[in-house]
Amino acid sequence: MPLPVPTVPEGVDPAWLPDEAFRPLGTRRVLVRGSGPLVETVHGEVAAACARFGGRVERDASPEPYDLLLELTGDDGGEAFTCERRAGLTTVTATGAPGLLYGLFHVVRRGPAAFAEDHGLQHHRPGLALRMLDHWDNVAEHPVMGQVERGYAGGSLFWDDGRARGDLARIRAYARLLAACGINAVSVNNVNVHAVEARLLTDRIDEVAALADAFRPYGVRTHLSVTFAAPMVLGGLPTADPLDASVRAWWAAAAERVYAAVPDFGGFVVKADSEGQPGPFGYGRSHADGANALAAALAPHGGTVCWRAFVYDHRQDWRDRTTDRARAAHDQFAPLDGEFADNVLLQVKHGPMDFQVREPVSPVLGALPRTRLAVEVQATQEYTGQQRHVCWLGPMWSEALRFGHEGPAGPVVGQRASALVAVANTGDDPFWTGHPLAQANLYTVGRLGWQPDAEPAELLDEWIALTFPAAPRRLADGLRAVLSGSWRTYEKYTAPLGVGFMVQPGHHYGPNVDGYEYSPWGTYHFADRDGVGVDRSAATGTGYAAQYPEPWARVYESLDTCPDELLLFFHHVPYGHVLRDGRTVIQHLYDTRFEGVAEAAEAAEVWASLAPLVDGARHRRVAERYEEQLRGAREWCDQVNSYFLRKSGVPDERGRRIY
Ligand code: GCW
Repeated sequence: MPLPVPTVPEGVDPAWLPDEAFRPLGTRRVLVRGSGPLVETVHGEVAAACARFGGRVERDASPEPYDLLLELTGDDGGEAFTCERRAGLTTVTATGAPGLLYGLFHVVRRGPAAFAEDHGLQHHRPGLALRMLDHWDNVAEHPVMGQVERGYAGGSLFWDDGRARGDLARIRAYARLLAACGINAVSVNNVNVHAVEARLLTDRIDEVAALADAFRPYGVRTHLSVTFAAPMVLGGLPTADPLDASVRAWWAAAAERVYAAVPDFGGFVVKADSEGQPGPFGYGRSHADGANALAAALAPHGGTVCWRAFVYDHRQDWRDRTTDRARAAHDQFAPLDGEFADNVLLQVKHGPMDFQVREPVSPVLGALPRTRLAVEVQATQEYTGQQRHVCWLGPMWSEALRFGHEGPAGPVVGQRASALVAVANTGDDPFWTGHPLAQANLYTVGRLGWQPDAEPAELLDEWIALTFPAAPRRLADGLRAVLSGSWRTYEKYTAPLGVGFMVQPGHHYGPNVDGYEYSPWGTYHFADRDGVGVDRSAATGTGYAAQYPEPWARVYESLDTCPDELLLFFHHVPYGHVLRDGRTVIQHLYDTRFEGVAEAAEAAEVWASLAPLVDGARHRRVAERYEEQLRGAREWCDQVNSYFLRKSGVPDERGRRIY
């Protein structure tokens, strides 16, 4: 029986799957072949599209010519598919049911082009096997962090008032959106595992099972964040030592029960010895010991441990110039290469600090050739405007995935890694992501997981074409204009030249240049009257630059070769230091802040001009947020400029108003 297509509940935005996106498919004669639950999903999709647009779908029998054949020819569970078009017939074939589903969405994405010119056999397979959204959702409202930690799109999609939501309609629709952009896994609770959330692993596993049931029809597997101390806090054991036999037995039994409730459970996400979460260090054990203990429990069931590498001293003394937070993960994890079990993924943030608007690519991603890696990015815009500012992060993520630690000849991050994990930017907001244009981030992250070397600009075009089907040229151009450069615009009015932070402590929204300067978090810019930046060179600084292999160690070490956009990440320089474009650091800083504000204002105007072409609710929501973005951009510009004028005493060459 074809599975009915989950429709978005009344009042919720269809995002990149409006009915209209299915028109090219829905007017055709389609044959679906194969059996199994995901084939029923595919059949349901095609049937709904055809019912709406006048096409026809047949199952298995094929007495007459068709426009589209969707055929499952095996049961290997794979995600790959092939596509060809010959003599008026488009054929999608897969040997695994997930592949057929991805093949269907490939056809949807291509729109009319899927039925236009003939082409030979194309092979499509995901670049990264695991493409996961990490929801930092708390089951209950957290007194400090709210329900969704670093969430800017309302409450949780999964949890309401301390329980799993009874009505799963929206989650089914969510699963469908995720599949359509290539996501195949979700982790449904915060990596900071509080007392209530810890119990999802044991006596509350039924609630997780209900979510997994809603995700399954679209090939999305469910994962859980667990606390390393679970054997103690849930099992009452006196220890959580990963080498203790009773602890290992507890994890094995816990995994057994999880799989009894959720047979295709994906695995655990673990934040250990990180920002106060418990971990193996408490027992004098390594992170490999810790990860492997949990991996051993999951291995018999085919589960994976995503073990986060976000390990650093969050209680450092700002006076201590020898400790460098950027170094921490490499110092801890590089020596462990080869020690992790096969079903462990070391989950590494793309930069060494914390999702700043500009960071170098983490050296950890190039340092463990015998370890399976997951690259972690943040779709939720904690440090990039909190979904009140437009900041499309496709180009930034793409740069990280295309970075080769050994230079142009070596493998790039997207080839080395096995997974892309994105901290989710969604919530129960009617537009899913608070800012309607932030949907583009979610879409792009899924597509980059499938194809890490994709051109981000092409993915943006895909998102525009799906979300605004049959958009007049002016609308598509306008959307491109406001989104494509938005990351660089945001960079221009916030912290300069890779130095990072300068945000309000705690919630991290808005400027506060010295907000983290005397804090224990390891996030400093060291501005004084003469200069600014962090000396991370090997010669005179913290030695972070030497964590890279050549050529990067050399490139970053020297002021002559360090890329300008990362200058203050790697070096402390005088305000008069001259950049490649001939401007001094201080003049660049002033100019760029003003430019950023001007670009944001221009984007707001472009958006205003699109009013006749965009539905009212969406247009208003974005326009309101532009007001806040403009206010915020000006505040950033004025605070940063005033701060540096006062520190340096160097006036703006162009005599603009600085306070
Ligand atoms: O970016 C920081 C956030 C924390 C978060 C932490 C992490 C979930 O400010 O809110 O905790 O990173 O990645 O674990």
